Amino acid sequence: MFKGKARAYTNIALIKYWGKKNETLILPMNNSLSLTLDAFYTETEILFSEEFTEDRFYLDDQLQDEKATKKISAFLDLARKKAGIAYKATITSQNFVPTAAGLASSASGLAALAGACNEALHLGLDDKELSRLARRGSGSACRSIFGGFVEWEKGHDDESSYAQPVPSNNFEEELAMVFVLLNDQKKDVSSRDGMRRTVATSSFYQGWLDTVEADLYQLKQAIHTKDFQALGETMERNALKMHGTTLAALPPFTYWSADSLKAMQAVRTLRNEGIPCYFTMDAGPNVKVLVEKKQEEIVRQAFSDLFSPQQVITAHAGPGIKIIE
Ligand code: 2P0
Repeated sequence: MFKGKARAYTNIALIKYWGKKNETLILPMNNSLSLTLDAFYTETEILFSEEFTEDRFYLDDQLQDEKATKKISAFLDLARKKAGIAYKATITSQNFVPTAAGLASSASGLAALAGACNEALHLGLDDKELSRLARRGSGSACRSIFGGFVEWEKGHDDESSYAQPVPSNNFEEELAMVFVLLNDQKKDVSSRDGMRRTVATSSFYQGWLDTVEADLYQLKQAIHTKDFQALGETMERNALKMHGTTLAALPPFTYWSADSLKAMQAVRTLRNEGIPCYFTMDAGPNVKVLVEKKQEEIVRQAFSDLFSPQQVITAHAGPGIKIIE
């Protein structure tokens, strides 16, 4: 019997990962850069035993269906191959996010699972190797191995595609990200399907590829010089550009809801009133607002008034993966 447990925090991309050039290895089309956050995380325990006859995956105390378990089993096969064992496993995973927030994150989930496997099977992977393994589960998971600002180098094969911390002189300690939770009941296009459809069909996708490296360069410059305005402006326009590509996909789709637009407009209004803050969005309607810590309370209050206090959660920079004894 082999056992391991790990905790990984979620991350939000400031420069987005949007599109794969290799679906099996999960190699991305472009580098991405994220901030790991402290407010949302996943704890995962794994138990491998020769007595188990199948993989079982419990998420928040619920036994998961065949489809969800299959994705986990495929990932475990990679870890089992590295360890040279065939034992089946029981995985018990807890998401520490507010219920129904629409934030259930594959980034923290697959990173925690990779860390738990490393521990349980004594794989001895260092953080870079762990990042490569986590990537095979879910692209964004490779960034949750590390804390603070993290860049995923796209690479060109399994070996060369992994994340690493970005030198920041502790700039992340000055920042807050205010989550505005706008989960509507609309049926989602998963990020996996959404990016696949966009790469395959969107006439705007080439525009994304042509400019994302310049965005990344400018964002790294902003981190280097601790220029909050440049950081925010670059992040916001990169997110808008990513979401723009979905509008030209076939069939077209969008992750925005009416409330997302309302939140984006509120960010612009705050800026006009002299509060520097900037938004980003991912594969869902929630809006995340980047602000300096010294002004986070003004932003939290503004969105609590516009929506409700329960829909607003402030996060700060979070740490890398942790093994739990
Ligand atoms: C990101 N997203 O950079 C981008 C921005 C969503 C929008 O990474 O297919 O769950 O498992 O590699 O990592 C979400 O995609 O996708 C994501 P897979 P993943 O955060």
